[in-house]
Amino acid sequence: PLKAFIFDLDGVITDTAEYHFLAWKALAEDLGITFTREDNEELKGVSRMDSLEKILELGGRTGDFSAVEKEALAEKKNEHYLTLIQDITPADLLPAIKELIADIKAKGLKLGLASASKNAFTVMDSLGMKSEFDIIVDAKTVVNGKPHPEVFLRAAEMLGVEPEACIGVEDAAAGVQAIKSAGMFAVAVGPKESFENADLVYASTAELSFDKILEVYNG
Ligand code: B16
Ligand code: MG
Repeated sequence: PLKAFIFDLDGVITDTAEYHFLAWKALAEDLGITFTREDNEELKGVSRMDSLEKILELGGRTGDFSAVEKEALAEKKNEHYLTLIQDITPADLLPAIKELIADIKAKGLKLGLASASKNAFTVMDSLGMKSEFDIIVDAKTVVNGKPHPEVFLRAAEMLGVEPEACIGVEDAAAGVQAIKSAGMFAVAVGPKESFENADLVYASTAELSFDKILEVYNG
């Protein structure tokens, strides 16, 4: 039987993807690299350093910087990102998320967060969600980024539940891959064609329904 829900943060609980985009775009422009919203789609669920590598690749500039210089570029992007997320409030929760979380808690199920972001605690705090969740696993405490299942497996372990008893919710293809590799039931949010291996796909968070998810999970 179902014991827990494990959520992704960026793109599921709140739309920080837009802020990541603006901060990466500014950095890319500084480097003379064109970076579009479409390019940004490829970075969802991808770690900070891997995102930087992808952007440098776009501009054919991978070989132009040392490891130390790349760290500095990533740090610069993050400082900008932190200024952009300063004004996040509970009003920035994506549609229907608050209700879904209330339903999960009312049913006595556990609640975890599995994020590829090193800023997950800060964002969850600003959203007023930090104390609502039983556990939060962020990128600071895992070795392997998504699509590796580590972050979801760690979350299940910390919740004290088997992966099969967990439902993961993600907006990134890499994230859904991570959920499936962890042996969990995967709910995806986004365009259907992006998530061939998800168990259930919703076009947006507004359509998420606790009853429907449970029905499909229970088969
Ligand atoms: P940071 P998630 C991910 O968070 C984002 O989707 C991804 O775009 C971002 O690059 C990554 O976090 C790292 O974020 O620079 O804050 O450590 O979707 O897994 O919650
Ligand atoms: Mg995400």
